[in-house]
Amino acid sequence: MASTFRFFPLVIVTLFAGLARSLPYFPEHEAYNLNQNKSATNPLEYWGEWPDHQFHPSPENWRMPFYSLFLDRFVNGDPSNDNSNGTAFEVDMLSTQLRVGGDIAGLVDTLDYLQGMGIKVGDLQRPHSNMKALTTHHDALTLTPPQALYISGSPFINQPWSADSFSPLDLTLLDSHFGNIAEWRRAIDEIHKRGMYVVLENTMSTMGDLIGFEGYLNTTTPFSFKEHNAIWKSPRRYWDFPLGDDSVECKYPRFWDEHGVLVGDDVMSQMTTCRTSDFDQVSRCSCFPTTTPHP
Ligand SMILES: [Ca+2]
Repeated sequence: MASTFRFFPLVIVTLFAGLARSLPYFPEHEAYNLNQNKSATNPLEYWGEWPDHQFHPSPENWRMPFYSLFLDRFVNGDPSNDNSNGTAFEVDMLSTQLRVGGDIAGLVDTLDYLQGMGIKVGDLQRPHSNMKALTTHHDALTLTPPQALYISGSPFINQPWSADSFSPLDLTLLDSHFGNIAEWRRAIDEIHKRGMYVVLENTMSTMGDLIGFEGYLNTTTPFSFKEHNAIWKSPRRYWDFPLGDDSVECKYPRFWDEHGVLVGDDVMSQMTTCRTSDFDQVSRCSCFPTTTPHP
């Protein structure tokens, strides 16, 4: 997992390198910023490394018991990061909508408990593939298959109140409510020490609420095949995802309705243009209606 943790930001910035307008490096966020290249001006120049770290190999087969958890709702190991943004809309452990305060330090504190629950030490010393070679009854009795943790929600910065962490604002900056780079590294080491693997969830298609449709900021936006003009709702921007309100001719793929029937010309004839944007601007997340558009 550690190798994945290291490289997935690079994958993202590479995908959107051609569209990127800037590359953030914030000295005040150095402990949280995965990009360590202070002078980079292009995402292709992003880099970061875990010095003197020996990466833990992934298993050949990920089919194993997983224990899934939301960090914010798990254990609060560091109360000092609960109100990182200093807002009134951030943490309230009696609320169902705001943050509770759980973090990566709390997960580390609880790893022994998880082992006690049955997320036990796996065969860390012997690669998973070697299980095929086990021939003795003793091996069969003492070998515990590897097991893993699945940390739900993005580890990246979210809006202050986004407890589920499904709305990242920047895909290189860790969320200060959960912990800094050093704390994440310690967690990865402690998890691996116990013979567990770890998978981090990346939510890249559900971003933060930074964009609205012109004329509909406070009301439901009607569906439009022509798409809407999009605007930034505040000075905050995505660094790597530009809006584009130019409309150009484009060819859509085929669509099927909920009955498995190919959508007809009554719908397809209306889909002739696209916006030059990284986002769908038709209004609804359901994307393309296969029947009459919603009123
Ligand atoms: Ca905390």
